Amino acid sequence: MIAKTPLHLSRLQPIYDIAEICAKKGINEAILCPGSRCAPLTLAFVRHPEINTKTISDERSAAFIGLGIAQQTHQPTVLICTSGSAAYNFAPAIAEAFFQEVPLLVLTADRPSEWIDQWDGQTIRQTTIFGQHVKKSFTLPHDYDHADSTWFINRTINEAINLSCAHPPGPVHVNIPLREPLYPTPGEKITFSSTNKITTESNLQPTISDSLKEELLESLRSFKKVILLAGQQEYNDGIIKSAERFSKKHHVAIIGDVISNFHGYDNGIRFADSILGQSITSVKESLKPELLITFGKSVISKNLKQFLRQHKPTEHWHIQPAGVVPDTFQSLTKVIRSTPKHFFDSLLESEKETSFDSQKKENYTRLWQAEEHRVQLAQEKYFKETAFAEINLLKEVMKALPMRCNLHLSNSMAVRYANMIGLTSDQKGVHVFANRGTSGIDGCTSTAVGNSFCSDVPTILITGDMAFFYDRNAFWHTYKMPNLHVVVVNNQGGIIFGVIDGPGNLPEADEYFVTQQKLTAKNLSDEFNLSYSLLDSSKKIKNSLKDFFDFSGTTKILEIKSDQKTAKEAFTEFNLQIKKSYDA
Ligand SMILES: Cc1ncc(C[n+]2csc(CCOP(=O)(O)OP(=O)(O)O)c2C)c(N)n1
Repeated sequence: MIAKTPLHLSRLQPIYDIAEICAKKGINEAILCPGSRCAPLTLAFVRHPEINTKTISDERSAAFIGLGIAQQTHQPTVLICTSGSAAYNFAPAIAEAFFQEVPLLVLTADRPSEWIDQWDGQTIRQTTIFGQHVKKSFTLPHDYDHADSTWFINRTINEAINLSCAHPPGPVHVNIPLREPLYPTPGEKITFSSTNKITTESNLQPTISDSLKEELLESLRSFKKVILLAGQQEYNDGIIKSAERFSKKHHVAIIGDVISNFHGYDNGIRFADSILGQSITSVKESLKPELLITFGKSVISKNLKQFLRQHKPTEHWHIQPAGVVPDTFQSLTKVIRSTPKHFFDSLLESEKETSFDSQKKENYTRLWQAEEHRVQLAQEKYFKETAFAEINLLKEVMKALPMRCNLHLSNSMAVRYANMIGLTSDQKGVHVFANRGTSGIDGCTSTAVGNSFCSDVPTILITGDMAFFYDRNAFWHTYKMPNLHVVVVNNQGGIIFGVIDGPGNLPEADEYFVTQQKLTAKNLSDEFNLSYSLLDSSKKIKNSLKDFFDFSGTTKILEIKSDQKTAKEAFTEFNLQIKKSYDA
């Protein structure tokens, strides 16, 4: 059937209606990148009354900003760009969103298919450009003469949004070939059809059957050494409380590094990385679990990963409602299709254990707590005795964080330092974010900027100099970033390569791994009109932090002047202090 476009509707009506479908499905945020091919999309989203739009010229940065927005809204952010290499520049953020499981609806404008490979300008092969790092790639038709084309576009956009939100959430790509003319004629109005069909998808409600519950409880009772390991996830008080009740009932040790956002739990093990990195063999042997239960995404700690790979539990259960489950510790035996909270709440009833059994389980959790305490004491000793070094300054920064904030941690030392220092259980209002999906240094600042656009609480970013200067276009726009405060630890290179095993002693280490750069955040701050201060002596710490944590609605940069030698020595000394506690 040939579709007759009513006189008041445009030829491009099915394209304009994409904005309307998004709005009707609860999507309110779109990041637009300039270009001509995408003009019909740009105009539809800009002119839609329920969608907030921002224009960001660097597509790489734009896509990370979109990711940061989606972390706050929990809805797909729409990303729109023109044809050609513009689309490729979305790729790093798309890969990050894929592994961090953040929803994005990526709309790339394209030439009609007959013009691909014809040396027409700004034309590349876009149909599946993001490869395996999107949940799915769709291509829309470029002519809308037949009624089925309109139905197909509507159906595809509904499907793409539903898929982006379905567990595990992630990016979905829709490639949109557009025929000229791309701009409305003078005076032509862009309107939205009121008849757009909306397809909803109900959330997956995985439940634990009575028989599975019995099976799991019986298994749980048979293990005396049980670890509950939280991977990266957003802060969720409900999960923490349920996990706490579960842990008390079954005497389970809860381990979570800083990106697990489990610091709100009083008795959690936060320093597994230091414990397993510095302790002696006999301690590690005694900490070997019989049952490992995991939930959430990745863990930072290499020491923890190695420990679990070398000291494999008899069973490893992973709780995840849907999607492919990685076998990070090479010991996965059971995938439990449930939400973590439902799992913890379902397994609270239990037959009474003999006091002998529960004693044995308690002994195991106490062992972990004793090691945690040991690290804490060694850390205190280190911080009391050692002078001005970047890890010491970051300890002060973390202590001074506001009660409620989003804490963004760049790759790679910032997130590692924060994990070594840890947050305390009275910092429940500090919610941690880090691009640990792909662990790139290319979009940490932009992600924090995106967060600051959509959050009522301050956003604090702690970053190294390389990550900061790499992503400088995070600031290349005209929007206010209220209450975004950035700590740049400037040691003039990537100190991570100076402290990890491997490159440290090679003759090429300094030039080709650490690399040396001479930029200062002062110039960048001047260029983007950001409020700047420098922390270059221990005497200034108190006043610097007081000023820095004064939230007056402006974007502030605090540059910590560090040097590679002191930073490396302090890192070694910090670990040595913990190691020494095992000699006593
Ligand atoms: C896009 C990208 N390129 C390269 C890397 C490898 N890499 C990891 S950390 C790092 C250096 C980071 O330096 P800086 O931000 O100064 O932090 P520091 O290690 O000094 O704390 C590099 C190049 C990466 N993770 N991502």
